[in-house]
Amino acid sequence: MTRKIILDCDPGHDDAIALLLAHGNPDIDLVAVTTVVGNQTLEKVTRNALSVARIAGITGVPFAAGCPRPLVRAVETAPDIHGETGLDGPVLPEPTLELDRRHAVDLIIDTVMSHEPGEITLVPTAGLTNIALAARKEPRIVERVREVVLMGGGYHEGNWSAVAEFNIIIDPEAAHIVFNAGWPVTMVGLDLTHQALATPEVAKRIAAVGTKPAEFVGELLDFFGATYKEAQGFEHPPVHDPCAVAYVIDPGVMTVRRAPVDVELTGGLTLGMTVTDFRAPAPADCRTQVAVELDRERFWDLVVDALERIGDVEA
Ligand SMILES: [Ca+2]
Repeated sequence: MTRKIILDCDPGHDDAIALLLAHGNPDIDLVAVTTVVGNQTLEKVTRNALSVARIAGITGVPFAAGCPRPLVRAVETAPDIHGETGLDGPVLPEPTLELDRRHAVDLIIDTVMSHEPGEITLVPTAGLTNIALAARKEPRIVERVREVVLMGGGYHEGNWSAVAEFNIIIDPEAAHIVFNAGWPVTMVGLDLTHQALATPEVAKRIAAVGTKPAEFVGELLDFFGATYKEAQGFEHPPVHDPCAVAYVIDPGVMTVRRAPVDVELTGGLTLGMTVTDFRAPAPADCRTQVAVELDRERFWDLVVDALERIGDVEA
């Protein structure tokens, strides 16, 4: 059974790899791609998404641009990690796909409402502005969505502050809406994604695929590795976003733990913290769970397999 997903993203080096994984894996049916301000401005990340679509050979999937700023806060981007374009490193081709004319929020709503309940999984790998607005504009999507599997947050560490992760802290009000909406949410946070390190061994496996899209991933990882070392002191870069896609493909790729999660909106030091309550047992009505431990081998196998299946793409 293939799983239909909407990828809501802000490419972004790791978003680009998430897009390749979703496209190349035979168990995923990518039904829409939506973009939101995050790693760079909406205009830049949207163009990047379309360029990646060309590199990956994605056709027949609607791409729509969403919110150009968070619900309440000022725009905050991440040029020290992703560069001035949001996808620095490789040379990006001119996009060939045309954007869907709808706003991302409307594309999300239309897609969920036109499928059977339980069919569509939302996979946000960026700030949660689009997803929160979609839930507010059409509340019926909340019970129709199968689950939300998001990359963001973390239960014991942050990266944009001591305790908050970038995707959550750039729009904490949106994250608050998404975590409290009532749909099942799996938080694939930093505790998990910091285990998905692109080591030289991983880079070697990707290079061995020997195709243009694999070469593109290699170039992404080179740039991402350099900025992660410089800005955050990582020896090898953590490749966050594909982890959320991998969980949809194969939940066995990571262990998860049920626990209530809420988002701090007022803390002076803790704004955007995804506060996770591990006191046992989790309440019966708890619909959130957090990713704990990654099966690294299985994860990178999925990424490499997707690249092999994509093969070489006619530009
Ligand atoms: Ca992202």
